[in-house]
Amino acid sequence: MRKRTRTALAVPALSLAAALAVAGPAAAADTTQGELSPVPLNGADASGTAMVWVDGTTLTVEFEAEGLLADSPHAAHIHYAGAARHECPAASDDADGDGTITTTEGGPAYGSVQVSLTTEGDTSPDSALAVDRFDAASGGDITYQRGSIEVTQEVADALADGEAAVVVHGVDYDGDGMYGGDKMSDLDPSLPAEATDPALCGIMTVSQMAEMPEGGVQTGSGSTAGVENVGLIAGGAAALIAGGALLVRTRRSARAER
Ligand SMILES: [Cu+2]
Repeated sequence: MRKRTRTALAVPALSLAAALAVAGPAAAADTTQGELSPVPLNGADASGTAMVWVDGTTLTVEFEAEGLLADSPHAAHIHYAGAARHECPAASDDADGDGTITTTEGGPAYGSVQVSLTTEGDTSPDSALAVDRFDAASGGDITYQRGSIEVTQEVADALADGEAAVVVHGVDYDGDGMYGGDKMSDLDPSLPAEATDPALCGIMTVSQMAEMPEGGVQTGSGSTAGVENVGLIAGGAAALIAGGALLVRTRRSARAER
């Protein structure tokens, strides 16, 4: 499995996700899913869904969000702490009572940054505020996919145990269509609070999708959240075939070199 995984990582992230998803219960990967909901008090008229595949300590992450402040970078992370409540923030987490939930105030609920869901480069907590490497939500929407994200065993276990959260930051309290205002960020005093306060949050839990049979999807919840992801996976299946061809070619050339 190890050598094959290494080769498969060369194919696009989505096809890796599809490989893990369609492989079904026999696969080592856990499929986790969460609905992204507005953080109380912070006023984002947004929504989304996230899926994280956990294969050992390697993650593949997909999330979609809509209704965010358009054309502004939205930091996004996987949050977790052993001592956290493993929940998304409640209005009662507004510790200073000023009517908004800062990233820090949400900490007791979702913990600290464990993975930075950047579009390129480093994904460690060091990149938590790497604003030039987060999706800027063109038109207010984000479609994010990235594979080969390495995490600690603790974080991998937290995801599989339903204790980690996907959090998307960036709000627009005054509705002026941009990050600004007098209140500065609790994380970086050079940034407005609007740029870093949490907009959306979802706790990831192991999904029935993990046992989805190839070629058929059981839906009964009436939710469309999963359907969108099924579309992504179906698209990924085509890429998987291309990825498989790549894998075969790689093996043949490896043989030919002997
Ligand atoms: Cu965060």
